[in-house]
Amino acid sequence: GAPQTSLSTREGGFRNGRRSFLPAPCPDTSGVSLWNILRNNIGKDLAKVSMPVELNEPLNTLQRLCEELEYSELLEQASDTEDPAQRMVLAAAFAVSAYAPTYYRSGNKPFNPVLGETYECIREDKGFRFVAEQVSHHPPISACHCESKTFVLWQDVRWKNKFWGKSMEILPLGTVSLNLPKYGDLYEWNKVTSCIHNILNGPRWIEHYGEITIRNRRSGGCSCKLTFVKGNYWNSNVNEVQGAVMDADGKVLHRLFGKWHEGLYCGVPPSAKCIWRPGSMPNDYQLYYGFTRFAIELNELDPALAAVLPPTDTRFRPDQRLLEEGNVEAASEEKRRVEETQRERRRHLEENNLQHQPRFFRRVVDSSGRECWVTNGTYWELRRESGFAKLESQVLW
Ligand code: PIF
Repeated sequence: GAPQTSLSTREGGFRNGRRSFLPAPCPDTSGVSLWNILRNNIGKDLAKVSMPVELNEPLNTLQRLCEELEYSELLEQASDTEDPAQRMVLAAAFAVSAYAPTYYRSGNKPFNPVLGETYECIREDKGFRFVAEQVSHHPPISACHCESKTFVLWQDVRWKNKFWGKSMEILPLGTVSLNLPKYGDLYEWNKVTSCIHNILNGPRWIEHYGEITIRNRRSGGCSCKLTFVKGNYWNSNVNEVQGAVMDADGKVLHRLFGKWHEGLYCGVPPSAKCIWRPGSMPNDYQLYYGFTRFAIELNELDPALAAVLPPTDTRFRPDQRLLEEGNVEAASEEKRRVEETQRERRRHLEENNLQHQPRFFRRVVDSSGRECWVTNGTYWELRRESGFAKLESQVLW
């Protein structure tokens, strides 16, 4: 009946059976002086400075990588498209779509996972399963691997920060790889620079600029170039993206244009076709870290899932959970404790001349001499065969 429905809605909502809102709104962060922190750490690598938990959103960089799969249906579509140039258009739209959720997210930063922290995400509705691990602490490197019936996607990201006074640039190093087995495609692309403006005294806003090149390693056929235009005081092309799909000789086959927060079009106006457009934002998103519906779902922990996850999964990380629940003081205390236990583990390794070995990813050097992280293929096997409850895992918190 009706009363029951409204009760369940209040307790968690119904979208795909997943929650449709966070347990608590974003706390007031006006008391945090980023200026004091930065002033006291001039010249220091900011990744080595412990930031107040109030600056964080209740998601970490592993979950952010999963969030880039929100529009995975573009990949499903690509794997069902005979024309290779059209497949490239869809891959390009997917690459652009990864930036859409950042539009409302300039206020907070993701948690920095501890070394060995993992995150899995199974989405039957989207048809993929995703696993990620923090494989290096200094510098922070996150690796992930996602598979479905029609595509395999993997990437590793290493973040570099540049603080410019009024703004901060985040330079992601690493490669996104996408395999469409049906056609034997292996696409590879880079990411662009992200910049948080007015970092000290808002309004903060985020911009992405630079060039993405998508290549298909398995066939010399077409490639794609996407330019994320850098705005300036005079031009109105904020968030603009322009690009083209080209054949092996550099001849333009398709023109692409749009805005990374609004959508991507193929062709020439007015006859251009919309390839992708972001979904609508949930109610009151400004109060809830600017999270999309998909982002809201990422850190949900239900009892059935809790029973099968490894204890290293982000959903168990106490400080992040406490922040999500709006308990900033406890979150802050727990963050300090989690960081201290990580330091102890590091000291222990150093004293014994040992090196940390990631559990689910291994380092490889590709044909161009680039170092990258790929799955070792054990996560889902261990989960299915023994179950993580019976296996020994590192105690991270
Ligand atoms: C701590 O991480 P924080 C520090 O790394 C600290 O050095 C370490 O101690 P140790 C702690 O264990 C860590 O918890 C620092 C840094 C982390 C990232 C990548 O979380 C963010 O306290 C990439 O923070 C952002 O943060 C991507 O780096 C956005 O998590 C798309 O670099 C920063 C600051 C960025 C500020 C942005 C502000 C935006 C509002 O003793 O082991 O060294």
